Amino acid sequence: MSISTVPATTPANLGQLVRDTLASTPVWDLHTHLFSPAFGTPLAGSAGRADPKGLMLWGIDELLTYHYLVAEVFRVVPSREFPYDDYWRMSLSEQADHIWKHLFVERTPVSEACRGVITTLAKLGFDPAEKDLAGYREWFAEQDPDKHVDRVMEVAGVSQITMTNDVFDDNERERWLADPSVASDSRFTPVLRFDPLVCDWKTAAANLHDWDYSVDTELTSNCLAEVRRFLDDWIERSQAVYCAVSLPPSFHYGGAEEMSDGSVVFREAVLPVLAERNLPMALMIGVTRGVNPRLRMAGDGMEKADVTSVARLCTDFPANRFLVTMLSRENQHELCIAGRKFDNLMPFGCWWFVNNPSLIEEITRMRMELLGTSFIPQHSDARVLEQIVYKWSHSREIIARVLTDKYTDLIAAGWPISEDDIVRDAKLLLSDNFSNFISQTRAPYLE
Ligand code: FIX
Ligand code: ZN
Repeated sequence: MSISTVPATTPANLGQLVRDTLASTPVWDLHTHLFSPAFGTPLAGSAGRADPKGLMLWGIDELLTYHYLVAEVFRVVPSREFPYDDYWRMSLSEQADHIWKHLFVERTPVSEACRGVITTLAKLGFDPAEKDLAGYREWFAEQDPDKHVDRVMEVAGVSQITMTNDVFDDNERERWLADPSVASDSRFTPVLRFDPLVCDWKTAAANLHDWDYSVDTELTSNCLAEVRRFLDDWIERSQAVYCAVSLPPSFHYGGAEEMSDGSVVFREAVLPVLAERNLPMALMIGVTRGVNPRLRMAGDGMEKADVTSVARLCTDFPANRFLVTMLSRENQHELCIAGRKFDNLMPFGCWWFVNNPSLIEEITRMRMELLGTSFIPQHSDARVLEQIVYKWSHSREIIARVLTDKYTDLIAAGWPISEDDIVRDAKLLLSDNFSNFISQTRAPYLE
């Protein structure tokens, strides 16, 4: 063993190398609200098949009417001047005009959601300084949706888009029932979502009953067996790679004695089916739906939630794996510590209200300091196809900055960092941690 007397130095190009490596490493985007063209699209483009209730959203008008921007435009043109109903009565392109005028033309678009539109347009090859809404509309109308998906994924550096397939959404469910091959597009990975089962059992029970499962609101063993059959049917139909729910801040799991309907369904139906099928469960915790219902989807809020429930779930259900993201900044540290205690817990993403550069940086830095590279730093939550361009461009920059700082500290301490190390770490963070987590084999002692 030799003792080095040469001080380790930071290679001058380290930051650039890390940025370039992150930029060229394909992302598996593990949570979006995007759909493949087979789910229909309201904007026909050159394919000429508009489906007004289609689920694939893309194009400049959808980008401008993203619910993050709807919330922001009402701060600038308040509802006492321009009532909510007047906004909702407008056509999509009129709403987009309104947002464009007030947030982009008459103000500086510095918010993260506004900057996102600019980044997206620039990376798609436009000069955003031209501020030419009509020109953007024309260009999108000329695109073929299917080819456009390829192009956008390439520009965004995303190799796999994970959908959110909400079985309680009539529009979506009917598309699955009408054509089971609706999800055969290999670019899009299905995920089964069923919030009402856990958050609103009465509604879920009435639905399951209508769909020919012999379910009553009373949670008898027969009823729970039928919920399991329902889940089995839909996991089979969708070929979901994991299942997911969004939960309110009040979500509480207190153990086997917890008797709320949602807890019983979760404990006795959802988790056993997923354990049996060896599929992870994603919990997205902290959303308060409809804080201002007049803003519709833009009107959801958030509060701090209870991380001890996550820890108890991980303890009580060792045969289940949990992907967890939380909406409150205040929950992030506790979630990281839970991640250190439970290997069946994978913290993921900077969700929604923490998906801003300052908070992404803080959270990513903290996660890396506490979990090394064993977490999933980001998901896009994109609702409009082209949003993956900005969401990943902005996040990759931040992840690269954090990684560079950590490498610099290691180099200063005498640990060399090679290009292969950077490539391996980038892959872990942008795709492998997720693909490894969903494909983990069951531990033999749990059989
Ligand atoms: O529950 C969810 O999956 C949330 O991400 C959405 O409901 C939310 O509207 C959203 O788009 C956040 O980014
Ligand atoms: Zn989401």
